[in-house]
Amino acid sequence: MSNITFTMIKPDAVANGHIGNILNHITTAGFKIVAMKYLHLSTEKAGEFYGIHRERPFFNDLVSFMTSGPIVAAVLQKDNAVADFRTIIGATDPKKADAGTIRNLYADSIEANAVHGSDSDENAANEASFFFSAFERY
Ligand code: IDP
Ligand code: MG
Repeated sequence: MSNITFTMIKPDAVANGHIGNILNHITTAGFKIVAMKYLHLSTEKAGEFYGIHRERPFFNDLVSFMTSGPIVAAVLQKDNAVADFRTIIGATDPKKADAGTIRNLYADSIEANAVHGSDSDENAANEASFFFSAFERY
């Protein structure tokens, strides 16, 4: 499974009209979309997805933000997908993200940072399964 990663285009980027630009950035970088959907997370689902951050001070704000509007969820395939995707999205805080990265180009703040990207192969597999059943994945 080392060739897949999971992403979300977060509510800020959807609301600001960046879905098309971000998907173009992703596919131009060599990622193939193998699953994709547009949906609005419930508080329960967002809390479950970010459960590893439950003890962090920003957890409640993060769940509020992630439920503030619709998102795009997708599974992406490429050699070295997890690490290469982290490179093209840039640092968590867009002010620290390298020039030309997705967060540098499209994010507003450390919380409203435009996109999610998995941080390990194990989490990529778990996050992909959280959003997509086997028959929803190409
Ligand atoms: P990552 O998305 O770059 O992997 P994580 O540390 O896993 O960053 O944090 C998950 C998400 O929580 C971030 O993408 C961001 O939306 C939010 N977040 C992280 N750190 C902060 C913070 O210090 N304040 C507010 N929100 C934060
Ligand atoms: Mg993370």
